[in-house]
Amino acid sequence: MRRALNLLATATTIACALSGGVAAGAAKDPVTDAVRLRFDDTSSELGAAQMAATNRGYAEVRAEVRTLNGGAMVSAAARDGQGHAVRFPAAGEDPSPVAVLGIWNTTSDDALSPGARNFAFGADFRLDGTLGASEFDNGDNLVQRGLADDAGQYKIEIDKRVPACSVAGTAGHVTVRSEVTVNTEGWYRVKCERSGSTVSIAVGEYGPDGSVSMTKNSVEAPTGHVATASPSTPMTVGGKMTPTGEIATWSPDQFNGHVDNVFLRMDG
Ligand SMILES: [Ca+2]
Ligand SMILES: [Ca+2]
Repeated sequence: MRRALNLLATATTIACALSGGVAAGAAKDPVTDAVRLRFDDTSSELGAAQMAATNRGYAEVRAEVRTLNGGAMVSAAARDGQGHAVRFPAAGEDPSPVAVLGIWNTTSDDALSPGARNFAFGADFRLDGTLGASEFDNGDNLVQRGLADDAGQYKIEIDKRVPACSVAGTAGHVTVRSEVTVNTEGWYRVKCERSGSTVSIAVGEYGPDGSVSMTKNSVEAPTGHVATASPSTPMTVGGKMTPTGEIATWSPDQFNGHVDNVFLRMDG
């Protein structure tokens, strides 16, 4: 029994070390991520509308933009050394312009559902000075898959400048809010992670030298198997879509600002 416990302890230590190694290398090696969008492939000028994005991760997916009310996802300046970013529509008069980037599986594999695995997702972002305050656009959803009534969901929203992460699965629905209130000047990194029965959100503002110090908040609660009811449900960036890939017109929760380095990473 004692020997078994020792083996277990050793295995846990190794697993932690490996996990840390993967996390540390992930930023340099996009192949470790199922989804990684850098928005650097475009040759178009800043301000040009982008209708699609290239996945630099390993998942077989396509990423295409849907719009409403004249909205567009446009090429935009990124942080120094980060190529291009994209910018989603600024909050306008009701009804506001909307653009949402959808990411769909292109094979029968659901590469966007973590299931029971530990996983992390996030992005770099910079908020506009004016955020949506109308009834039509009162949210700011950054990265998401699955609506609230789906069998499974993961989501980062920046509503009212406070980042929050939600993970919902067969064992429960957890939301954890960051203690950080973001400003509308700087570039931030946000990462949400489900590890065992812990859901955490880490948020940090990039310094002038590109360094970022993350503040992490966690909630202990089980979430279980995380998967949307349909494998054809898109993962989205910049707002909400229905399982059939239409913009959620009743409440698109348009993210108003810049986005870069979107990622989804799953263990195992
Ligand atoms: Ca970029
Ligand atoms: Ca908004």
